[in-house]
Amino acid sequence: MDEPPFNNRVIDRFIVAGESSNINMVIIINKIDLDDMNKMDTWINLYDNIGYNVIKTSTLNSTGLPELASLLKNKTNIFWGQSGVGKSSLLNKIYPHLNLETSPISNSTFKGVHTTVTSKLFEVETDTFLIDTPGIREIDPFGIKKEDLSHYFIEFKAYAAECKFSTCTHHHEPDCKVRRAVEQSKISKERYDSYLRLLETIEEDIIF
Ligand SMILES: Nc1nc2c(ncn2[C@@H]2O[C@H](COP(=O)(O)OP(=O)(O)O)[C@@H](O)[C@H]2O)c(=O)[nH]1
Ligand SMILES: [Mg+2]
Ligand SMILES: [Zn+2]
Repeated sequence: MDEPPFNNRVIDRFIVAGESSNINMVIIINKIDLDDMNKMDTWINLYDNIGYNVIKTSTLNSTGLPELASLLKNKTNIFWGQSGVGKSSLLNKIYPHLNLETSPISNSTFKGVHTTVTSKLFEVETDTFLIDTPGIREIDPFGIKKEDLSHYFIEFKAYAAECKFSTCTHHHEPDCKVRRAVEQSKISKERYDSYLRLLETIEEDIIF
């Protein structure tokens, strides 16, 4: 079966959406049972170094499930991620009475079948709420100005504050400290590439 590949650009889009909405985020790397070569460690370290809470989980061997369960408690939680990564399976494991529909990855399309078609809010215990979402692949940075995008790449902040222009988009402007930090490997190239791709999708002429 073909699994949805790990996609850091999708994660970075979710992070921008979360940061711009002031949502507390946890990055869950599920299906860790498939990573017998620990190939995910590089990515886990990258996000961990930025300051995000990254947890490894598996619904097959229960890795990380107690930790995830304790993070969910007394909060309203929304599960974001591509279709087929195991969101509904994780929720079922922790709260079996939910009995959410899950589905194997479809071989013909190489994509998860969109079993969950609407987002639903469940109160699983007093004061603990869960929202399971259908697989969202793309989140557009709606309502974000070009010059503000870097605020949501939180490790850019300290450098961005020192750029020559306060409206620097860290793309072409002279004396840009973010670009210099990328050159010096203080900011990861992957994160900067994600940033540039998102920057491209923001229309110049949106009036807020
Ligand atoms: N190997 C492995 N497969 C998993 C794991 N969690 C879920 N799956 C499988 O991944 C597929 C998609 O799961 P589902 O929960 O429907 O994903 P969702 O679309 O994100 O809700 C199903 O076939 C699950 O059995 C896991 O930890 N390891
Ligand atoms: Mg689902
Ligand atoms: Zn700059």
